[in-house]
Amino acid sequence: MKINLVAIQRCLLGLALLALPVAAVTTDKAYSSALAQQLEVTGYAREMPPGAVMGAAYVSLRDLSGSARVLAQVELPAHPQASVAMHTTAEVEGVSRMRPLENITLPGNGTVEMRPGATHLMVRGVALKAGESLPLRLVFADGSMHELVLPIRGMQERADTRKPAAEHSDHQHHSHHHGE
Ligand SMILES: [Cu+2]
Repeated sequence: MKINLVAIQRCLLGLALLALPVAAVTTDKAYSSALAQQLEVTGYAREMPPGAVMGAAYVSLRDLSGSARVLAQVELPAHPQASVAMHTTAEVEGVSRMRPLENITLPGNGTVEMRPGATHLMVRGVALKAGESLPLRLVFADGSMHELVLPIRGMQERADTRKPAAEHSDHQHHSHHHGE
């Protein structure tokens, strides 16, 4: 009886070892490749002036999945001691103030573009130096993740995150406020 029991346990264990990891890996791979195809992320981090405590990074998230996706958290895999907060900037009585965002919802078919003076990532705990790079991990509310490496641009370098092909339209100027 004891031998049989061990045999059964081994058998069950073997099945479990075979079945579980294979299933998990297949799911993960399928999931992440689907995510990679439907989500395109570009961006950059900005070099910090000497002595600055916080730095900023801007990403453009293009989501073509057809269903909304919620960006819940941004991590820095290469700098576990550092942290990233999602911020937006709003003008309150003529003064622009940053406000933390709990998450950022990506429409299923569209682009969320961060830029200075609007939505941005606030990096704390790592010195951002021009020419270096900053690995980012985007964690979505459904548990999926997307990793990318941002270049760190110098303080004087231009801020355009768009690809050359999409650079024709001039969206650089600030919108004017009417009716004041
Ligand atoms: Cu901020």
